[in-house]
Amino acid sequence: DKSYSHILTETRGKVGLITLNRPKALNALCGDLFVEVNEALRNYDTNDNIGAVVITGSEKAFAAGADIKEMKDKAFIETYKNNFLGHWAEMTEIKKPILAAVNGYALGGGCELAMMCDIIYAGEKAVFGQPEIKLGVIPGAGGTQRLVKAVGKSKAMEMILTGSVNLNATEALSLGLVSKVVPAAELVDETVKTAEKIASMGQPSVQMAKEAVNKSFEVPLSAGLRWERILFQALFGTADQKEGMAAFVEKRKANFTNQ
Ligand code: CO8
Repeated sequence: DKSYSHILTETRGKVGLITLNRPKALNALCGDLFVEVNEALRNYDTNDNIGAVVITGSEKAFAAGADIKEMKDKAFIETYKNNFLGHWAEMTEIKKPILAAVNGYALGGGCELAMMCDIIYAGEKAVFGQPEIKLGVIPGAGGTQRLVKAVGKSKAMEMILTGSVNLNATEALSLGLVSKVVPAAELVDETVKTAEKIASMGQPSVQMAKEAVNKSFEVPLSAGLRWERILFQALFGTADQKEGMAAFVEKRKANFTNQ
């Protein structure tokens, strides 16, 4: 794997693992870090040997937000003209599933990064929060939109308007923001295990499933259902559908070729 300044990358079987690595700044998400995350994601997305990606941080911090030191002196016109931090959204173009393994702080942009992933697993000491209001700003990378859908309006408002109501791992689990809580030391392995399972499925169906689920956030039900059906029908043009169904009937394990 290529070497980067702010992240580490490694492949584990069919899984690409990205570790945010700015320990002194609690993985604060400076602009360059996100450029690197996007590049690593794009490389995994086009690598036929990879079926899913895991993003993690350290045991203390997944990411403590956008880099406050980097943005504190910016003027509006500069942020607007250069579409400041707009490149974060590039990761939503990635077709392969992305899993977040969140240990420690996932605050502000860190919480938003986790929510841009497809599945979130949390370590027992994880903390999710949107403290931007305390800095005189608001969430800028999806917090006001994705958090509402994840935890409902009242809790999202409480978190975003006070900046100090955070969710621990158990609360995040009960509200549906994360789908599993595991001991911190086991979190990455556990997340990679799920990613491996996903990576062992046929890629066309995995990617279309991700696309269809994400449609549900974008369009009315009737359009989402139509989209789903077309993708479902499209899969009958793949070898994996023939293989998957033949394997069931022949009572054997499917051997997907991602075709
Ligand atoms: N940015 C820059 N540096 C940070 C950040 C950050 N977000 N968070 C922590 N650091 C630095 C600290 O400044 C400190 O550096 P130094 O040693 O040079 O003083 C170092 O990391 C360690 O931090 P602490 O000493 O504060 O560690 P503690 O264990 O005492 O506290 C906390 C940990 C509670 C996580 C604390 O660091 C904290 O509150 N951090 C800021 C959290 C925050 O406000 N995050 C939101 C940032 S704003 C944002 O994310 C907006 C996103 C918008 C995206 C828009 C995209 C389009």
